[in-house]
Amino acid sequence: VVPAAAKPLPAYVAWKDPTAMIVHTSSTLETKRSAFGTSVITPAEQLYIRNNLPAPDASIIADRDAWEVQIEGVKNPRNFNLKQLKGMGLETTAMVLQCSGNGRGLFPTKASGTAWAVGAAGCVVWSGVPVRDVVAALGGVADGMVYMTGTGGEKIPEGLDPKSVMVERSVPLKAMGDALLAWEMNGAPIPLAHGGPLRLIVPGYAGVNNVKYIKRLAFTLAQTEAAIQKTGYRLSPPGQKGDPSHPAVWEMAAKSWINSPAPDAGVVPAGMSLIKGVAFGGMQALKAVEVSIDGGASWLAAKFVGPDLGRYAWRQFVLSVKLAPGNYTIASRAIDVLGNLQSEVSMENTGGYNNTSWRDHALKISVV
Ligand code: MSS
Repeated sequence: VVPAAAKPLPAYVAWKDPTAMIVHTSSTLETKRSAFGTSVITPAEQLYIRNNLPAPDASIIADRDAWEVQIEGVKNPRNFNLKQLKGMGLETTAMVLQCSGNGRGLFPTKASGTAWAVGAAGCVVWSGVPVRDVVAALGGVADGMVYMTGTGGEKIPEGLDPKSVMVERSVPLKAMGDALLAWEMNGAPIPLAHGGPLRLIVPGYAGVNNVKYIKRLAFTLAQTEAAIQKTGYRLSPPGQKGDPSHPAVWEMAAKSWINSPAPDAGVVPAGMSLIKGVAFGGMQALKAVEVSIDGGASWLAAKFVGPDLGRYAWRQFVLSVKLAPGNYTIASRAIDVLGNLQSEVSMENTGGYNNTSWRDHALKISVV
């Protein structure tokens, strides 16, 4: 089989590392498994990209401090520009940013949409003002509000109903506790492609809830009517279209996967071998990770290596095993501090969201 020629990087992300990326389309770029290397933090050059609408023009980052966000649904609603926000508080959170569809390509029945394997995720360090500080400065959330709703700053293509395409997401109010309005990613101003000048960061919540180029943050009585919330990103039974009665894609669950040895690394030499990967708890902190070399019949405790960057980050793990020649199915499973085990099987759903199944993520290797 002759491999298809690798697609070039789209112009707006030409600064990415071409050796680390799989270009699915101009709005979906995945990190190669082999690029999840030694660093616990995913460098910007290697971080995946997902855009539902074309990214805004680069002119919005010409004067970053001038970017304005409207705060609504608080006692004293008002606008702030980025310069003002920078004086209101500062917090740093390391967090797994993971697309809701990460692992979609591994579901047994292939859901439509980008067939991500494991690389629509990264561990990213965000800095910005805690949303709770902004809210406190405005007298608190207005009475009775139930959701925190963020609106992206993209231009709506002409002739389209804004509700049908706009990126506007609602999350439960409690998500405000750890949320940030962030202007830095991995210690540098957030690149346009990742939501600069200002991005809503909702730790523990799936990628789509982390609204880029945020222009409005509102506390609301109801979830937004935007299609991306109302019918999109819903856990709908296979064959059914998304519907507000189906659960929204919000909190992430415990998950892990093996990065090395990868099946595409060729055959693995017999003898002592290191099985390496990443694990995270999603909404909860991670407690432990286990590895199986017999397809899940038995499990061994893996060892964490590298730093612990906190509740919402991932951790690198390693297990050294002696492998005799033969074929193996290797798998990993994460366990969070509440004792929740990474699921063996994930609920199939129309959108192919939230695949945390360790079985679907198991790898077949040949040892010679
Ligand atoms: N935001 C906005 N504004 N827009 C868009 O499109 N997307 C989502 C988020 N946010 C968007 C937003 C998604 S969907 C995701 S994943 C993310 O983002 C990504 O990120 P990055 O930075 O990586 O690209 Mo799925 O769940």
